[in-house]
Formats: sequence, structure tokens, C-alpha cells
Amino acid sequence: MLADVDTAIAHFHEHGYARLGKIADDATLDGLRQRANALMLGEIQIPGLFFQLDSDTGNYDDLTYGLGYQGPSLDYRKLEKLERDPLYLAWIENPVFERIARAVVGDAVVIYRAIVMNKSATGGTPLPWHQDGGRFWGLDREPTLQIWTALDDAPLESGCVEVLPGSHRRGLVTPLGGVVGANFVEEQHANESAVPLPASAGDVILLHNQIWHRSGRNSTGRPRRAFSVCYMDAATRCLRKKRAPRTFPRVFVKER
Ligand SMILES: O=C(O)CCC(=O)C(=O)O
Repeated sequence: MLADVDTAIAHFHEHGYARLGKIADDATLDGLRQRANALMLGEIQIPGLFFQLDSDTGNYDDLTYGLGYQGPSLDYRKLEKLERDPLYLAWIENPVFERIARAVVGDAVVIYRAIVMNKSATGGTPLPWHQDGGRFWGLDREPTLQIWTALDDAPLESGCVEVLPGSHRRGLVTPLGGVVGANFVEEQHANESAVPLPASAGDVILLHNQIWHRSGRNSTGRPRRAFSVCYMDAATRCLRKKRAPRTFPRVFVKER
């Protein structure tokens, strides 16, 4: 059931997250799941898609970067730039997300990223406490809105998202952003205060970029796929200097 959107947005601002209830219907979910698998298996190829294979060990520190597509496998941890896929783009631009994005971000909206986070049937990798922003993201302002859709059921034992409610209000832990250091985790008693957000397939959750969030390993023997999109103000600029600055795809534009 779709929760009241304005109430959800108020909860998001206050607590850093909000549940919207089930928004994706079964046909949409089926399409997105099948498409994720077809992309991982190389049955469909889309130029410029980003892939990250999971580590063999299930340790976050053993993940490799920059290797891209490494052949057919359902053990990819992350697929990115999914706005290039028409099915995913249609979901990114669904009217409920448009209403939320315009309310939180403003009238002109771009996306920083659109990713499938997959914890495969073989377990996947735990994602430590982190914040999505800071110098690591290289932007001239901090984005705030991520919209996360469960493509599969995501109970606690599948490695559902966990949050530290209200932590976004303290801002970035370090200017760099990303993984939250063990000393800060201890100081805030984050492990003891973690709130798991188990979800059913089709459920949607708003996540503030700066809320501390994490997810564990998947012990269900079934894939736990989720789709996460970061929406931001179209005026946001990429600050990177080593390569040409990124430009960000505009969404919710009526005439394409
Ligand atoms: O799906 C997950 O396990 C984590 C998602 C996440 O970190 C995000 O959407 O920013």
C-alpha cells in the first residue's frame, strides 16, 4: 500500500529515511529482475554500463574496482548507469518518484547514479556503515535523496538495509564521505542502535544520502536485488579535475 507521500517526505527529513510501502507491481518487478539477470549474463549488452563483481571471500575489503564486465555471472555486486536501459529508466521516472524528487530536490532534476545492488544467492558482501557523499562523490553540493526499490523480498537474513535513524542530521562524518570509521561507529553506538528495514519485493524506501546505512550478507540462498537511484538538483556540478567533469542525466523531462 502506498503510504501518504507528504507524510513519508516529512519522515525522511526528520529521520533520514521513510518507507513508502509497495509501489512496484509484480509485472514491473519481474521485468526489472529479468533485465538485471540478462545484463549480468551478457544476454543483453548496453554500452557504458558499469559492473562490479563480488569478492570471492565475501569481504568488503577484497572487492576489486575498475575491472568492469568479467563475463557471464549472477555474482555481480553492483550494476550502474542503468538509466541507459529503457526498463530501468521508466522506473526511475515513475510518477511517484517524480513527485517526491520535485518536492525534495526542486523542479529540475538529474540523477547521480542508478544502481542495482545485488546480494547474490551465494551470499554477496556486507556493506559497512557509510554515507553517500563528500569529496568521494566530487560534487559542488551534497545530494540528499536516494530512492531504493526492493526487487526481491529483502528480509533481515538476506542483508536488508539497516539505518541509524537521525544520523543524517549530524552531516558528514568526514569531508571525504563514504565508509564510516570504526571509531565513529563505536562513539555513536551505531551497531547497537541499527534499525533494520526488511522489505518485500516492490517496497520503496527513501534514504537520505547522509544517513548512516549498511547491509549484511545474504544467507537465504536466493538473490536479494535492489535498485537505488540518487536524484539531485540539476544545477549540481562535478568538481573532478583529472578527467572531464561528469555531466548528469536529466530526468522527468517530458519531451525527449
Ligand atoms: O541495497 C543495499 O544493500 C545498500 C543500498 C545503498 O547503500 C544505497 O542505496 O545507497
